[in-house]
Amino acid sequence: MRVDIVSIFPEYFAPLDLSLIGKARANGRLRLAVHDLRSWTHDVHRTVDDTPYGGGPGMVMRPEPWGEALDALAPDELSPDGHTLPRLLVPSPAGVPFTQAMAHELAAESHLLFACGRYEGIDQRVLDHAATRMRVTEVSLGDYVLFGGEVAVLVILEAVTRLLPGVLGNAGSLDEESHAHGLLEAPMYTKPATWRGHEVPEVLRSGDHGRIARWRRDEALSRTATRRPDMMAALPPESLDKRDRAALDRGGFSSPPGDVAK
Ligand code: JAH
Repeated sequence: MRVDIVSIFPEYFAPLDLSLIGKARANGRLRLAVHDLRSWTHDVHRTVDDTPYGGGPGMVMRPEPWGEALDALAPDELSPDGHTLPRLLVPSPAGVPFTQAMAHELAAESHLLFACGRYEGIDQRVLDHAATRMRVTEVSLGDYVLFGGEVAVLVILEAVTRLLPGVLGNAGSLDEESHAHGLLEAPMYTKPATWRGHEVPEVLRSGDHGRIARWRRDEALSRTATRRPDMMAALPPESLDKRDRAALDRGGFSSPPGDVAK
């Protein structure tokens, strides 16, 4: 996968040299380039922002440097290697929610282009114009405001690159994770069996794989009911069987409505 990032703070992306993302870059599974937006300015002050039309606080990123950056990184003409236009991603508190499903979708793209806004954001015409030539997605990580899109890009890239073939050594760890099944995961423990007076639950040391699976399922259900009522309500009713509903009931939780399967 090819990834381009445009930002006025290219230094933010130093961590992408490290750990498994650094390794994916070193072995060629990830071809990543970070670009300084100011390299597409032409004035002596390398200006990227101006005051908002209509008034209000803060500054808005001017369209001209962004236009030149996108022209350079997503050229109209097909390049000699025949690559297609990138998918443009713009982190914004006003974007569509980033999810594990979107991470899978992005991992299937051949070229991602990230535009990092700062201040109050990028002049909307940049995105409107880009959308006439390529797929554009404004994406949000959650309902809070950052100084800019840089940290959001680090998060998205980490979620996406670990799904690329050959990046995660242990293929099994991809499908049992939180959010793959619509439930949070049960807690995990390792040795020693007793630590500072806290014991690992007996069932996990029992060797009884049936009991262990049932215990983990019950923990996943009670955790999800307590911490994520939104995920609980979104579960397809048929994904909860009689035992699940009984486990929720024992914990004092109500099951989401729907017909009982099995
Ligand atoms: C803030 C440009 N959902 C997380 C998120 C993503 C981007 C931004 N804030 C929060 C942001 C200022 C300028 C982007």
